[in-house]
Amino acid sequence: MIKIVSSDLPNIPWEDKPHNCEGPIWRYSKNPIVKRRPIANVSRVFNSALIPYQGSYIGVFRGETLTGVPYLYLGRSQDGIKIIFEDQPLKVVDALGKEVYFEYAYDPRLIEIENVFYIVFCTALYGPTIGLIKTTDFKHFVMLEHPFLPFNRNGVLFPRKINGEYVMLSRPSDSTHTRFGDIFLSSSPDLLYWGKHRHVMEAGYEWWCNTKIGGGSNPIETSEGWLIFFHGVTTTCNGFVYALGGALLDLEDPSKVLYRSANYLLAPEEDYEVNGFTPNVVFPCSALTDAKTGRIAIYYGGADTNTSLAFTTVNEAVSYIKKYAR
Ligand code: BMA
Repeated sequence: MIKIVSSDLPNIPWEDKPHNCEGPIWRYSKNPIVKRRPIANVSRVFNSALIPYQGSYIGVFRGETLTGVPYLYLGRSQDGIKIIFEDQPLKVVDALGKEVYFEYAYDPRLIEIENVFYIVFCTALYGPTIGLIKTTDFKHFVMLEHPFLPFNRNGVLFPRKINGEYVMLSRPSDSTHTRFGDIFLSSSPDLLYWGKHRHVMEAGYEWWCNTKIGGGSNPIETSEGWLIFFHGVTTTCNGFVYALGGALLDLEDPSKVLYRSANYLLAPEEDYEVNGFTPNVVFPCSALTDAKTGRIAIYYGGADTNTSLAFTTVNEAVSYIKKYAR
């Protein structure tokens, strides 16, 4: 039996696998959970992250404002499905207490490490790169130093230090819609200085991810290794298609890939993934887990338009990744 190394969270969103589902991941029957215009002045909320907090859930959401510029919004939920949003973008201060101006902020991931919560997202430093915000109470948010120079996207922190250091996946890129990109891993003793950069996985492994790949939801610690869900992109004559892939990384050295599925685990098929602001996108940014049952609930953005949910179990996901690894 494959085990998730985390606490029990028996109330995460859940539906059993439908009998007619062939793949290792199945969608929530009432998707999308966040539809268009959920907040005043925001047209779409997608590519967002939730975590357990004080008996319920809290999340940081990518809200596309009516100017087209994305900012981060806070949301709370009792059940991980119905979300109550704050109506103003997140206010963040720097180390001196001065409010931080964001040219844009998008694709947040949210993680708790040693009782501190971190938002990892993409923002401008004379070009897109990773931003890092810390909070302990979801009332005061402090901007830390940018971990990396531009251009970089899809920063994903591991939920615990490994060999005494913080560890982050990222995807070095270019100034626009990158036409290339592999996943790298970097380490830091203090979340300030990042180094020991290692290559983890390349795009072009299979056709569905032959253009670029990028980290997705927070790595899930299992008895078999770090289970990661990431996005992979292929280029068609009508543009990019974003699907969800899976891999297992070594627990002590996550730059080592133990297994990587050649098949995608979820690709745009439903209307709310195929049609929208950007057609053909599934983009995972967080996952909730329950150690006791092995259940996993994955939050993903559909077509850059909505927030949706999908389910799997650690057994289903890991077995599938191993079966289709090459
Ligand atoms: C990427 C990011 C994501 C987006 C995706 C598809 O480059 O901007 O936020 O979901 O493109 O448009």
